[in-house]
Amino acid sequence: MRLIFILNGPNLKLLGQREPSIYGTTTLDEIRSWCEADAREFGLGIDFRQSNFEGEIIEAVHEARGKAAGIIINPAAYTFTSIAILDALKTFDRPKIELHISNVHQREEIYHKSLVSRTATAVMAGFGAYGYRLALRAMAEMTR
Ligand code: CA2
Repeated sequence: MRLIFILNGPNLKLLGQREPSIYGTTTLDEIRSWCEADAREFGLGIDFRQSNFEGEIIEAVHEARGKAAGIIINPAAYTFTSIAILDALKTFDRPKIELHISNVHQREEIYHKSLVSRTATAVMAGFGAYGYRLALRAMAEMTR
């Protein structure tokens, strides 16, 4: 069975609890449940994780090498700061989707220059929590 890693960066554990006007009211656990149900429908396996630690995200990307058919990653703030996560993702030569809940381009300038986009196969932003479902559906096609 094709396995998709869904990786979530710092603070995303707080989804649904803070700043609902930007990030909505859906929790990360709810998103995980949606993804599990959709993955069953698409015949995919998922490994869904959240970490506040850069090194842990890098380790997860390494683990995905040779194991995962694709990566969906919301690197959160590390999107704009982490050359280390960019370098790790560069070593993963299968489809990788960079995903953001909010439309980062509509926000302050600090959210405009993604490092991760340099290696992402595709970039999605602004679909809210539903973006995870869209990304997984796209990944089902991209890894077919
Ligand atoms: O829109 C997204 O998905 C972001 O990746 C979220 C990041 C932000 O740094 C990116 O620019 C865009 C921030 C995640 C913080 O998570 C929170 C969740 C709930 C409440 C407050 C923060």
